[in-house]
Amino acid sequence: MSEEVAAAVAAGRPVVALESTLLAHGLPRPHNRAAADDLEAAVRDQGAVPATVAVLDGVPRVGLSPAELDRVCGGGLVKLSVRDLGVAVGLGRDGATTVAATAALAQAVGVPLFATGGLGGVHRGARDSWDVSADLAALAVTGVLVVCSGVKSILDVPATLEVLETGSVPVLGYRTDAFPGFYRRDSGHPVPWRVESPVEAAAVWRAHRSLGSPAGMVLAQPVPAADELAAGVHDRLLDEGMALVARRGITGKDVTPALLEHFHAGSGGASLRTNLALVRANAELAAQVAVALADATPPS
Ligand code: PSU
Ligand code: MN
Repeated sequence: MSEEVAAAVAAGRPVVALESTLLAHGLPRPHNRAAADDLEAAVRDQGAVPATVAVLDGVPRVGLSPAELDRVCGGGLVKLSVRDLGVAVGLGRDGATTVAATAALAQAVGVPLFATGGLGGVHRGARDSWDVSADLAALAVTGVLVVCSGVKSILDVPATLEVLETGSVPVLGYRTDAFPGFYRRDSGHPVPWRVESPVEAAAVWRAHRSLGSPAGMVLAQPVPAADELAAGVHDRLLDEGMALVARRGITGKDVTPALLEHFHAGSGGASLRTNLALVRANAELAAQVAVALADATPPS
């Protein structure tokens, strides 16, 4: 942990972990570096300490300095899911952490809250490809509350919701009955539960953990209405992106970054604005929940 994060964790002050794959592989340069600062500022504005997570020089790090954020955003980092963490550490490498890997490292240092853009999930065609993100299995066994904007419609959304149910991972809509579809506010599928405030989300999280569940929890917040990607643009980019991935034979962990790149390149900047707005809103909400949790937990 950085000194600041270690001090906050030790004192029981609110901390929000932030994911680095979204910076290294989900947002184009140089916007990713500005986003890194913007997300940390959003967390601070709400009274919590930001802790961006990555592996640098073979050391898992929770809380990065500006120079370390430069490295994460400068290109060339590999994408690390949970299974890759030990490999990267053992070989002394650098890497950006996915939702699964960020959650694992956050939990390891006692930070139960984390904000990102979209979760990984069940890919379309998974019946043949078996491509199901390790994010889902990780959330079933990692006690971290993830604030996100659902999953992208590049995935099989109902199958993703089913796998979260199988993993006993609660899914809460934040002021919505619809599971968000990342660029769009409504994926067309309902959420099982909704909460109206950070205090309610914090109460549910405490209860979930106190009942002995090892699982994490998903708090799904739709992108602000003003920043939603227009339906026509979204559907066109989705069709084109899926065709492009199939044509180029892109598979496995390269699928999501390739599709994101197509959205950013093909929307004239609109998808980037949407993406930045939703991660910022999620960082803010995660910080508000972290503050509510810390307020309700007497210092030991
Ligand atoms: N979905 C997005 N943006 C992202 C990702 C997913 O809308 O940046 C990233 C996250 O880091 C997520 C990872 O944890 O992709 C999932 O990758 P895979 O499907 O290869 O597990
Ligand atoms: Mn995959």
